[in-house]
Amino acid sequence: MTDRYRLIGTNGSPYSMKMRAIMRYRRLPHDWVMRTPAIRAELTDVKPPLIPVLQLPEDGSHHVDSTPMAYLLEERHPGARSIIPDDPGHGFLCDLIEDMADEWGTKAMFHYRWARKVDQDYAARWIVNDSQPELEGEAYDAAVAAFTDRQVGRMALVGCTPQNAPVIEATYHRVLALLDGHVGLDSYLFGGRPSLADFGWFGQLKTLATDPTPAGIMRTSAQRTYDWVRQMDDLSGLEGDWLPADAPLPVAVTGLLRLAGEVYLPFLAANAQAAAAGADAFELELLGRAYAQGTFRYQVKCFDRLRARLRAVPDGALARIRPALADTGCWTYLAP
Ligand SMILES: N[C@@H](CCC(=O)N[C@@H](CS)C(=O)NCC(=O)O)C(=O)O
Repeated sequence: MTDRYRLIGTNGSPYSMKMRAIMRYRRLPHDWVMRTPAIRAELTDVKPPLIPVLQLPEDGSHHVDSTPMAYLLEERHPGARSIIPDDPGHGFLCDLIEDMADEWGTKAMFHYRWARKVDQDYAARWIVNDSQPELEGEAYDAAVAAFTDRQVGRMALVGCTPQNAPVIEATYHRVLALLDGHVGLDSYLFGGRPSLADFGWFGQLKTLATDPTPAGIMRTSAQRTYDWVRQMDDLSGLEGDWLPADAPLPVAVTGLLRLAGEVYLPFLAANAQAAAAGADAFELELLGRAYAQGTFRYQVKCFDRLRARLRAVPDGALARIRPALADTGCWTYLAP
């Protein structure tokens, strides 16, 4: 028995970076373990087979899916250094913005990583170097080629197609511009301390800040964000306060809500509608362009979960956030 968590993941995995940064900020004793073949062998029973995997100190049990894992850590370590804003209204906005990072922001991560040869070559080597350190020569080249083929082959499945590329790239630029006007070592979405929403975007942006094309865009067009990403990786020394419940919302937050109202929630709603109708794929207009992709069950759960969370927000807190949700186009999709 140990008193340390184990967090198993890879540097190229945005959700692994998100969870590691959460554990560092929360000062939870943990070992960061890279998923090599020997470690993979330990994980054959973990379902679904995703990373990161969190292993609990007391019983060695394995857990996956970063949002439930972050909430599990909240239950296990309530109080100080929580990443859920105290105000339940802000808590809901935080959940919404985090969910958009996990489910939409990741399209930017996957698109930029696998759409262009320069990024494919860099990312495939990066990931094989981290996950299969024993490979050399022809075996190494074959693993790089096989991984590239596998990931490029999955692009259409997650909506990273040439047709959708302009919408995905436009949303990346928009998020960078919004964050860049706001973030810093003492400035996060919901005050002077980081929330789950900051960590959600951090995970995606940390990997985007490494792959050549999106890193170049971030360095040149959003340097504060680029520097903030480096800061967020380890905030174990940071002390800060939440935004008061009645303070005006930062423009970065309302801007991200507008992105949710214009892109993410219409996307979730269309996906849920397609799933309910038993359709394998769906199409809708986003930012004035046709956007099409396959239906995803998991994202139906995300949509249901967000709506259930909004229903649980107490009246007073709901009254404070409702105008922002209405003005940004979110309310119509989420209304109880
Ligand atoms: N919703 C999950 C997503 C996790 C996920 O998609 N992980 C990817 C890597 S970033 C994965 O494990 N893919 C399969 C693999 O790498 O073997 C979370 O938040 O943790």
